Parts: sequence; structure tokens; C-alpha cells
Amino acid sequence: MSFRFPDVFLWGGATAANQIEGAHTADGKGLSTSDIQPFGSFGELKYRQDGDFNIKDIAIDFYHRYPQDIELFSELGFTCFRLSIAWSRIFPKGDELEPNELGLAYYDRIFDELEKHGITPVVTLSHYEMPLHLAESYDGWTSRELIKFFERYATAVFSRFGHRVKYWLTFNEINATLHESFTGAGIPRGSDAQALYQGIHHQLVASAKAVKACHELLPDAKIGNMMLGAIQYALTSHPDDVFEAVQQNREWLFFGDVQSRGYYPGYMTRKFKEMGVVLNITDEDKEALKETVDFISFSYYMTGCVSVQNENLEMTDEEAFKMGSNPYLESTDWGWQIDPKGLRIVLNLLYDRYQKPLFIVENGLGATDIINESGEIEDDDRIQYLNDHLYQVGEALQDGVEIMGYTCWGPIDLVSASTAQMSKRYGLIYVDRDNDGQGTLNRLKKKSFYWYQNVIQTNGEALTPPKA
Ligand code: BGP
Repeated sequence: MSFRFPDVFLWGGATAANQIEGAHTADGKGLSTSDIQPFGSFGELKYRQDGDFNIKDIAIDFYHRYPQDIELFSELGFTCFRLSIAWSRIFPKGDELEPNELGLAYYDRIFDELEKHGITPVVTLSHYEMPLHLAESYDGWTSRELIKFFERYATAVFSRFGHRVKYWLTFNEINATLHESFTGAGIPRGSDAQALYQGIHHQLVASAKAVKACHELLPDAKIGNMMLGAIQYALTSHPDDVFEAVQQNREWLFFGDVQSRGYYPGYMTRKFKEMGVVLNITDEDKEALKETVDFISFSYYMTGCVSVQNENLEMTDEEAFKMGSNPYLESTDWGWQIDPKGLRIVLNLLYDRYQKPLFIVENGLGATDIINESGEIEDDDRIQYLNDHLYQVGEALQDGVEIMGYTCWGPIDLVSASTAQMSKRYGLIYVDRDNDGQGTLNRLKKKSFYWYQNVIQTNGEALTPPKA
């Protein structure tokens, strides 16, 4: 069976400021939480001293090379490009009253370039980073004060860019705060559940306030949330395992429930009670949460299994996202279980649950690339991965799921979020830079570049059914 995706379907790629831009102090930018994570989001935090190496200081130098890179995206046929604004470029410390004009001007140039190529921007307000000063002086999102700082930041960028940015996302993978509180929310690692969930509550209120500001200032724009959509299956058909899977999935669906329905679900009230967590939720907060997102966006890389019988469960060997092994699935070299059909499952689940349009804003294969003797990269595994996942997107469209678009993660090689490696590559475009920062930073089209270009050109018709 072949599919033709809807004509309005947005095709593109997704990135994050701290993983591509570099120029970490240029034009008045303040340090961000990412700037003290030279070993990735799960690695040790390290305050920099002169001469210290952090691969993200230059990253792939998108800050200076964006015209060339956007030209390549245009050649790919992108109709959209997901990028994030570094909050610390706009408000270097986070608590200033006025934005930094040079930071705003940089994103003006990016949007000019995208406009020139007819590429629609999809902008994340906060992608795994925030001004470091907010983490140092306020313990990040544990402080209620951050709500007003974030609102000020969101309003500043809506006012400046709203005439040409029509798609916005609030917090990248908002549920990741549960797994890595510093990366997700600038909250000190090791904080207890009380501090963690209070911080998450502040983020949820801030997200809803940004949604409100967007609706008021930009009536033509759409704003969505963003979740890490790693679904958990029951390892066995034992009802205890099945319910365990329900509970585990609520760990991430809870965020979507609040952002999409506008209030805390009953299962969280019970969970808080059992954990002894008492949240400070004001009447004003409850009112703010009622402003819900227009669409649901999520990343999708892997699935896992859960069981109450722990001895039945082997864990994947990847440190960052240890999940229960599924005997039917293979894993990437980084231990992420590959599950194309799981994407169709997640799409159906989210649409059944929320009945709002969905946007797949991250998906891809992180792998090592080899340049062959002819100087080419034949990344057939990546092509297979993307084909099989996109095929399931086609199936979900046939299932009646409303899907706005698909942006593959890292269309151009970038610095890995979890490990800060360059060698974990997702790109359709290769970047000559290694983990030690050596390389020319030159760009090279991989085989997958031409494959994706053809998929976009045929609006999905070139996708092939997965191998049996
Ligand atoms: C998501 C993040 C991205 C990205 C991607 C791949 O969790 O939103 O920032 O990096 O995962 O992960 P990694 O870079 O760790 O391979």
C-alpha cells in the first residue's frame, strides 16, 4: 500500500539552539544551564574555567553558517523547520525587565532566511535550557517567580516574531523534568518529590500563561505542548503488568492531560496523597491552567516494557533512558529500542485521548556514520528507520488521526543532548566535527538526504512497507 499524505502536511527537521548554534557568549548571550553540561544532560555539571572544552561552545556553528544550512533544508524540500530560541540570548540572566536587542536581531535574521526559502518556522520557547542565573539564584522552576520571567520572555518573542511565526511549542519534552530535573527545569538534582512536582506545577502554569499570551497577541498562531512520547508496554498479559503499564504511561501522559484538558487528573491527586506531596496550587493557577494547547506535539524514539515481576524484566543497557527490554525489538547502538509500529500506537493513543491535532516533532536514528572510499555516506540503516516510522505515520493517517506534520530530529548532525557526542549522528547532512572538536565543520549530503527529498517531493508516496 502506498500513501499520499495531506497536501497541508508539514515536512521538515527539528533542532535545538544549544545543540547547533555555538556562539555561547555572542551578542550579549548569558550562560545557560546547558553551558555547564559539557558531558550532556545526564553528565556531571561543570562550572567552566578558562580553557575548558565544551563542544557546545561552537556546536556546529549554526550561528554563523545558518544561510548555508537553511539553503540545504530548502534543497531538501522542507516546508517547515523546528528550532528553539535560546532564552538566555533574549534575557541573558532571565530576570531582567528588558530583552537583549542583539539576541532578538539574531533570530530576525534566521526568520528572514527561512522566509526567503518559504520554510515555515516551528519555534520551541525552551528546549532543555534556561538562563543559568535562574538555576543558581532561584533553584530553577522550584521558584514561583519563574512564571513571570517566562511570561515576559514569551511575550517578548511573540511580539517581535509573531507576524511571521505561526507555530509555537512551550517546553521541550516537559515530562523529562521527572528524569533529569536540572536539564528540564534548572532544579537541583536529587531534589525530593515535593520540590520536583511543585517545580513542574510552576512550569505547567507558565506554559498555560504562554498559551494565553499567544492566543491574545497572535490570534492566527497555534501553540502546542511537547512531550517525550516513550510508551511502555506490559511485558506479559498478567493484569498486574497491564495496570503497571497504565500507571507508567500516566507518568508522561499526566503532562498532556493538564496541558490539554486544563486541570489535574484524579490519578495524580491520589498519587500526590500517597507520596505525601502537597502542592501549592492557587485559585489563580487553576484559572490559568484552563487555557489549553491547540495541538499536541511529541518526540518519538523508542518504547519499553514494564512488569511488576522485576525478575522477568531485563533492562536496556543505555544509561540515560533505561527501559525494560522487549524481546521482539532490536536496539540502536545506544540501546534505544527501535519500534516503528509503536509510533502508530502512540499516535492513535494521543488522538483518542485528546482529539486534538498531533505533530511529530522529533524522530530519528542516532548512529555512527562512515565515510566510504568515494567520500560518500551510505546511511541505509537511517533510511530504513525513517521509512519504517513514516510508513506508520501513513497508517495512522488512514486510521483517521489528524497529524499536522513530521520533523525528523537533527536533519543536520548536531551535538547529542544526552551524551554531548558529535559521533551520535542523526543527520541527513553530515558535519565534519568529532567529539574532541576536531574537523572543518564542512557539510556533506548523505544518501538519506536524497531519500528524504524524494519522500517529501512525493508527499509520502515513495515510502515502502516495512520488511516482514
Ligand atoms: C530528545 C531531545 C533532543 C535530542 C533527542 C535525541 O530527548 O529533545 O534535544 O537530542 O532527544 O537525543 P540524543 O541527542 O541524546 O541522542
